[in-house]
Amino acid sequence: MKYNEEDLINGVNSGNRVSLSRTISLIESDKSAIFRIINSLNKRSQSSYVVGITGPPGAGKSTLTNRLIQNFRSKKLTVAVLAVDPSSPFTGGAVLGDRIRMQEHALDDGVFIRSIGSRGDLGGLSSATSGIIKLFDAFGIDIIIIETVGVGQTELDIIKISDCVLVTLVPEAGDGVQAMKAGLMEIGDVFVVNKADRGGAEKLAREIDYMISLKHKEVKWSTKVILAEAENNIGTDDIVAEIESFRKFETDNNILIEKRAKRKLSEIETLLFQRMKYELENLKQDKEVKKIMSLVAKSDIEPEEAVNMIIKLFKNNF
Ligand SMILES: Nc1nc2c(ncn2[C@@H]2O[C@H](COP(=O)(O)OP(=O)(O)O)[C@@H](O)[C@H]2O)c(=O)[nH]1
Ligand SMILES: [Mg+2]
Repeated sequence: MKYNEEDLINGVNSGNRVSLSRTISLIESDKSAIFRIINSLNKRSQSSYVVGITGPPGAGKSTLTNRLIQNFRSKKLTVAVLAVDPSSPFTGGAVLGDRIRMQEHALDDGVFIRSIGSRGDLGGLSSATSGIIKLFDAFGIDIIIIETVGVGQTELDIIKISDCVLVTLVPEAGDGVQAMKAGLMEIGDVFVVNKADRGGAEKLAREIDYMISLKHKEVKWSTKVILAEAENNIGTDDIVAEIESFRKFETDNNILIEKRAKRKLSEIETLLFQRMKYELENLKQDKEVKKIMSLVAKSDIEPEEAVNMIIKLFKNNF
């Protein structure tokens, strides 16, 4: 089903949830859509705050996200959750489970929950994610929570889009050294040792604390490790308080502004690459390009020459 893009944007700008949902689908399926709509989105001087939650599968990220939603809602803040699942577009088991865990918020207009796939995307985190964050911002969401379901690069990429990174670990997922190997120690602003009702949580918290103390510190933020039982809603208030104090620290020290500016600059490269790929894909349908390709097929010219010719066309057409 095709929707009029102008109508969709008007809907997003005026707070229509259905329009928001459809616009997310649009930029997920058509990577070039964001370039067309970006200028028409409400400017909100980035008043949304993005919290990234990462950690191994089963650590309790979704359970914790659910608790965070409850907490922020009790403060009358609006919340959007984006679950990024690298393995499956919509129906993966993990995401399905996530949605069930967050089901209680389904009727709350101040909560918007959405999952997206990232299969095939460079770096694991969907290239649509930063565009969707802009949509949430235009929609007027106060807190955006990004939960990564995957392991590996997706976990680490979360730092590129988050204002605060929450690393969730559990004793049974192995020791802190494993977290360090995965690069998680480097990216966490707040560490949570979840499932503290099980054995080994305090030992893991001490290990993480020790590793934090070894870290080279550029900023004067003292990273804390918080013991929690997301399932039993224990430690959740402390986690929210820590997120809030990190936000204050970033804001008071101008770090948030700098971080977002840096992020925007590095976004140019990603977007440029993405856009070129899209434009080149379109150019393949061009009559001239087809002619060049057939010359290569007949061995009249080499691929290198063809590339030079296509780039020339590209420059003229773009
Ligand atoms: N024992 C215990 N189990 C928990 C706790 N928090 C979450 N779980 C359970 O751990 C499992 C995985 O949780 P989930 O939130 O889906 O983890 P995710 O994969 O990181 O999103 C679920 O069965 C939860 O009920 C906790 O504090 N203690
Ligand atoms: Mg989950």
